[in-house]
Formats: sequence, structure tokens, C-alpha cells
Amino acid sequence: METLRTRVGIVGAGPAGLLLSQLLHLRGIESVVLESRSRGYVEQRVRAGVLEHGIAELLERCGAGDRLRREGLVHTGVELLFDGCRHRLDFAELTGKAIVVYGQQEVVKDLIALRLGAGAAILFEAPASAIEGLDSDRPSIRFSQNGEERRLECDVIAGCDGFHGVSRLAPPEGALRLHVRDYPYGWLGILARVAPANDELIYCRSERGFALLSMRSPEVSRLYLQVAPDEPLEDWPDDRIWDELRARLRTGDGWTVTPGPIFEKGVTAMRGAVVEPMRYGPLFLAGDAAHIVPPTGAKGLNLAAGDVRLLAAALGAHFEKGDDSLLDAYSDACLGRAWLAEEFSAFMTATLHTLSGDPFEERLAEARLRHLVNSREAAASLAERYVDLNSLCG
Ligand code: RFL
Ligand code: PHB
Repeated sequence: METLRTRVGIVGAGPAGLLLSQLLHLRGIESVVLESRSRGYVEQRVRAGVLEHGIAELLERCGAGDRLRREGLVHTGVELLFDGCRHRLDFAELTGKAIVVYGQQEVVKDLIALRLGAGAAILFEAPASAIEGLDSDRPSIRFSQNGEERRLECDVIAGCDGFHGVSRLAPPEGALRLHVRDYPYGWLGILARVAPANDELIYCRSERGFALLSMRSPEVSRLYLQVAPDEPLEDWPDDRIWDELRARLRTGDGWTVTPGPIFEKGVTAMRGAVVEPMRYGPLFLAGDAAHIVPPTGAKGLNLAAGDVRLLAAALGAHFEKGDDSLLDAYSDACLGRAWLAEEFSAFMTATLHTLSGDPFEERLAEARLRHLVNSREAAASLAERYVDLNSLCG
């Protein structure tokens, strides 16, 4: 079997794996990225859209900011819509910071172009099948490419292969613990070729269920509807989606969303999960491989970026100075942030979704929303976590 060698073997070319390889490159540390899918597939996969203040800055600082600066939409607030009224949370005033709305697949395209432009090894259509030797000083990743089995020997392995990858399952049974919460909700998400009906995101709680108005550009709207986790997509022809969005996103003053041609739709079940610890010997988990959050808080991509920022700094100290203190602190530092994000995402989900079947819970959520728009402290607490949760954990 052909064996390759590198310092850091990275499994997965999502935002976590690609950003890690760029941050390591800037420190002069060589890596190889293995990705099971094709380049076209990962560049087209529609997912997140909100970058925290500090994560947008990180992308700029690491050289992936050209298009982000030109095309990213800087938002200094979001709106909450409930009881038929819109209420603005002014992030600029509450935190002095802003978010950037920029599609995850654009971040992925920018990072791939940057890495390949610098001659990096990103092997597409090269799925990892096993991680071996974690208890030895020669860990390796077994993968296939063009029908041939290969092995990548590494000093360190970064498991950035998402929640359904192989890395999380590689340590011996019982070494890692998985905490899971399944939410009784799903999101039906669409992309439509129509100007967003508002300049900023609108998170809406209605008696018909949650809805979210977001966007990708001045011409493309991104919208979501709360549905059942196993909702059949076939039950949602375009007209029904627009009717439901208009029924939920409606205000007393006649404002509503504008329909347009839908060119992408999908349903995602909502789940929270955290793996503890995020390290086993030379294997370090990062991003969705270690934790997932329901999308209501817009945290998944931002947590992934926060993990690899720490991991890159820790690997820098390890390879440059033989100092392992940051590597040893990696799991605890990331888990502190991951649980803060789980708590925030659970709070946003419980506050904005309806139809829980529990009238007491529904009244609590309504009370929380009223408190948010009447108390500067409550609004500021949401704002600081929405805009820059990563900065709250060092
Ligand atoms: P990814 O993006 O899943 O990438 C993992 C990569 O690993 C590859 N892979 C393998 N490669 C080689 N060998 C194997 N055996 C492999 N197994 C898997 C996969 O093909 C893939 O390319 O994980 P990463 O990099 O950790 O990034 C995490 C983010 O993708 C995720 O957290 C966000 O998309 C979550 N999320 C949001 N996050 C935000 O910060 N802000 C948002 O506004 C936001 N909105 C969302 C979201 C996720 C959503 N869905 C679809 C779950 C909205 C939605 C609807
Ligand atoms: C998105 O634009 O895709 C998006 C925005 C905010 C969220 C989740 C997704 O909370």
C-alpha cells in the first residue's frame, strides 16, 4: 500500500479542515487534507450564512477576506417578530460589533482557492476509512483514492470530518463520551431568487411555528420554516412554502415577504451533540466532528472556526517550541465554548419555536421575548452571544 507522510493529517475539507490547513500554512506547518466528496460538491453545499464579528476578522487576517470584504453583508442588528410586531436588536449600540452575512459555501470556495493557489495538498474524492495507531507514535489515516487503498502517516491528526465522519469513532470504545439532545423540530430551508424583504435577518415566533428571513445577497433570499424533524419535502410545493412564510412573517402594518423562484430546498432535523473530551492522544476533533448545535443561534460554523484557531496556535507551539501546554488545554477550552453555544442555541430554539404541545412552556417563551425587548440588559446578553460568542471564552 502506498504510504504518504505529513505533519498534520486533516480529515474533511469543510470550513474547519480548510481553515486549519490555511492557519497551519501561515505558521509554516505542512498538512494534507483528505475529503470524501468532490470539489464541486463541497463548494455547492448550502449551509450556514452568519459569521460572527471575530470569525469574519479571522478570515480576513488569514488571507481569505477579499471577496468576503466585497460581497459579505455587514449587519449591525437583527429583528425579532412576535405578536405581529417587529422589534430591532441594535448590535452596534449594544456591543459595538456587527455580524457578516456570507454563505458558508463561499467561505469554502475562498479557502479552497487560497490553499490550492499555494500548492496545498487537498485530496478530493479521497474518503478516510480508518484512523490507526492512535496508541503508538505513528498514527495514520487509511483512505482510498482512484480505487486504491493508501495510508497517510502523520504526527498529529485533525478530525474535521463533521458529525457523520470516521474520526469521532476512531478512539477505543468508552474513551470519548457523546452527549446528545434531539429537538422535536426540523427546518425547511429555501434559497429564492428574489430581493430580501428586509435588510436584516428577522427571527419570527408565530402561533403557526418559527420562521426566519435571511439572505445571501441583494438578489437572493434565504428563508426557513419550522417543520417536523422528518417532514417529507414532497409535501411542500413552492406555493405552499410561500403561503406559509407569508402567514408566519406577517405584521399588523401590512408588511410581508415577497415570493420568487425557489432554486434550492431541503429539510434538516435539529440536534445538539457534544463529544467529551475532544482529544484522544494525537487525534484532535474540531468543528461538527466534536459538536453540533441547532441552527437557531447561527453558531455551528463559528464554533468550527474557533476550534481550529486554537488548534493551529497549539500545534504552532508544539512544532515550533516543543511546548504542549496549549495542546493539553485544547479540549477543555473548546468544550467551554461549545457548551456556551449549546446553551445559547437551546435558549434561542426554545424561545422562538412553538407547537411544543406544552402551553406552560409557550407562555415562558413569550415572557422571555417580551423581557428581551423591554430590558437593555437582556437584549445585550443575547447580542453579545449572537455577535461574538467566541470572544467570550478567551
Ligand atoms: P462540515 O462542513 O460537515 O465538513 C466536514 C467535511 O468532512 C467530509 N467528510 C470526510 N472526508 C473524508 N473522509 C471521511 N470519512 C469523511 N466524512 C466526512 C465531509 O464531506 C465534509 O466536507 O463540518 P465543519 O467543517 O466542522 O463545519 C461545520 C459547519 O458546516 C456547520 O456547523 C454549519 O453549517 C452549521 N450551520 C450554521 N452555522 C453557523 O455558524 N451559522 C449559521 O448561520 C448556520 N446555519 C447551519 C446553518 C447548518 C445547517 N444545516 C444544514 C445543518 C443552517 C443549516 C440549515
Ligand atoms: C442562514 O442565513 O442560513 C442562517 C441565518 C441565521 C441562522 C441560521 C441560518 O440562525
